[in-house]
Formats: sequence, C-alpha cells, structure tokens
Amino acid sequence: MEAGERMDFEDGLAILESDDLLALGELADLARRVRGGTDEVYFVQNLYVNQTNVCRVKCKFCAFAATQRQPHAYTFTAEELVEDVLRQREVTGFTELHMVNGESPHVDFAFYRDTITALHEALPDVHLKCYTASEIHHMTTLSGLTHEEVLRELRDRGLGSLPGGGAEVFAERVRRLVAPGKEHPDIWFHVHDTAHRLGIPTHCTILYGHVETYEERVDHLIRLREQQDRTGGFLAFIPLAFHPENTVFERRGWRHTTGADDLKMLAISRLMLDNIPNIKAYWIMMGMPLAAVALHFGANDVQGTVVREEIFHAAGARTETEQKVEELVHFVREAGRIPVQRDTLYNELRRW
Ligand code: V47
Repeated sequence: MEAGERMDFEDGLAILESDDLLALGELADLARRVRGGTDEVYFVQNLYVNQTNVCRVKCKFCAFAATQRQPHAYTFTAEELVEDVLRQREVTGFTELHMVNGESPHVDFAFYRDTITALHEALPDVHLKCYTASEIHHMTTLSGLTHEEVLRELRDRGLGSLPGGGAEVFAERVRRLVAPGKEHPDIWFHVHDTAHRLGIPTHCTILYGHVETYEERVDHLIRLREQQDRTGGFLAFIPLAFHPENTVFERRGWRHTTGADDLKMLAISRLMLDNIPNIKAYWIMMGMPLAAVALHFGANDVQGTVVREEIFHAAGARTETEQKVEELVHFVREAGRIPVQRDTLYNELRRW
C-alpha cells in the first residue's frame, strides 16, 4: 500500500476477514495521508427533504416507503415543498438541499422538472443535490426520455449533483433477495456515467449488513473504483449500515451492524477506493461518538447538519436528526481534527 499499489479483490477480502481492527484503522488513516489527506475534516450545512414516500419498488430493507393508499403516504407539490424549505431557511442557513424520494408511479416527469425549477428559482444560491440514480431511471420510464435527456433537462433547470443511494449491493444474488423490483446495477452505473459525462458530479454508497457476503462487498467497491477510473465524477463514498427496524428483517430477528463492522467498512472503503477523494462517516447512521472514532479509520467528512432525516429513522435510528454547525465544529475538534465547512463540491467556505 505504501508503495502505491492498488488493492485487489484478495486484499479486500483479507481486510474484511481481519480481526485486528486497530491495525486496519491505522492502515486506512495512513492511506488517507499518503494520498494527500491532512487533518482537515469536512462538513456541509445542508437540509434533507423528501417530497414523497410513495414508492413502487418494495425493497425489503426499506421502512420509509409507503403505498399511495396507506395513511402515512405523502406527496408534496413543488409549491408546498418550496414553502416548507423557505420556512426552514428562516430558521437555519444551508448551502445544500439533499433530496431523496420514493419512486412514485402517480407523478410524471413534469413533477420533477417543475420541482427543480421552483427550488432553483426560490433558492438560487443553494446547491440542489437531488434524486438517486434509481429515481432518475424511474423518470425515464415515466417519460420515455433517455437518462441523458432527463439529466440534461434537470441540470439546465438547476440540478447540481446526485446523491449516492440506490446502489445497495451490486451483486445480482443480493439484489434479487433484497430489492428484486429495483433496476439492474448496470442501469445505476449508466446513470452515474451519463451524469459525470454531462458534468454533474455524484455520490456513491453501499448498503451493508444484511444478506451480502464479504466477497460481495469487495466486488461492490471494485465496481465503483472502475467507474471512477472511467469518469472521475464521484465526489464521495458513504457506507450505509443497514437498520432493520420496521422491515421484514426485524421480524427475522436481525440486529444493527456492530461498531466494529462499521469501522471496518470505513477502513476498507478508504483502502480500496484509492480514486475517490472523500469517505463519509455518516453520523446519522453511527452516532457522533463512533463517527469521531471513524475519523481515525479513513473518513474525512461527517456529512452535514441534516436537520430532518426520515429514511434511517423510519428503520430505527436513535441518533439525533440535526447537528448545529457549532456542534459539528466542536465534535471535529474533540476528535483532534480541523473542522472545515465546505460547499457540496468541496470548496472551502470557512475554516474553524
Ligand atoms: O438507497 C434505505 C438506504 C438509501 C435503509 O449521497 C437504508 O450523501 C439503512 O441516497 N437502513 C437512500 N439504509 C438514501 C441516500 C443517501 C443517504 C445518505 C447520504 C447520501 C449521499 C445518500 O438509503 C437507499 C438505501 O441504500 N436505506 N433503507 C435502512 N433500513
């Protein structure tokens, strides 16, 4: 690794099979530094919103989705969404709007196009990080447009980047078990490939801690690394730990991932993804104390202020949903690192 050699599949497997957690942390931290990383840790001031939880896909890991007929189903119009976001803007500043939704079969492409137009008009300075690759693909099935046509149209109306969800685990065996209604992984990659070629940066994720094997985790990381070699448009990687509550897996007696597995996942991400500059310790998922440790296991970003979060909290997350800027600053300092507030594209806004 110090010689700059790329880790291969067997190396990845050996890392996941290792019990020496502290050595892995040290190795991942070293890899981060060897590739130019410093003591800086990034965060962004952002707001999470979900415009609809209505979803056709029925992924077994998801506790957020609803069918149109369920009493808790909701779909906000573009006007309602803008009104809500503007109200929130009076309470807290944010430079990024992060939006992920269900794949509602009851809307059309105009719904998405008009939403981006309205958000951009209302908040011209806010970066719109909206719609996973799965949602972009859903828009093509609703409209008959291609991925490129959908992305161009949304970009021209103000879309800034795509969040990294929908990746889950790329191995077909796993997808068939946990998300049989979801698009094929090749489609997920085609959306990101197209976005990168259109100058739209994106994020990427893995959802781990359910039915996947270590081999399938490593395969997932290698596929992302190969995509990044081709187009270079991934800004960051975020490992997402599976939360079982209110899913069928809870009824099967499944538990949350352990802290050790979360740290291992971050370390292997840093070690294998040598071409993705930023690895996020997602505090919503792991809580602040473990996220502080994660900063010594290869992570260099703690996502952001968030404010409201539904997907993980529907599935049993007990973490807060908001961290104030001062809290994030304090937290990064306590971990022995330098807090840097960034915009979505990792430009430095303020150093604390
Ligand atoms: O694809 C759903 C995950 C994703 C559960 O780009 C779950 O910065 C754990 O896109 N337990 C959607 N995970 C959210 C998403 C996202 C999240 C955080 C950061 C970013 C980013 C993007 O949420 C889904 C799925 O992988 N998810 N249900 C669950 N029960």
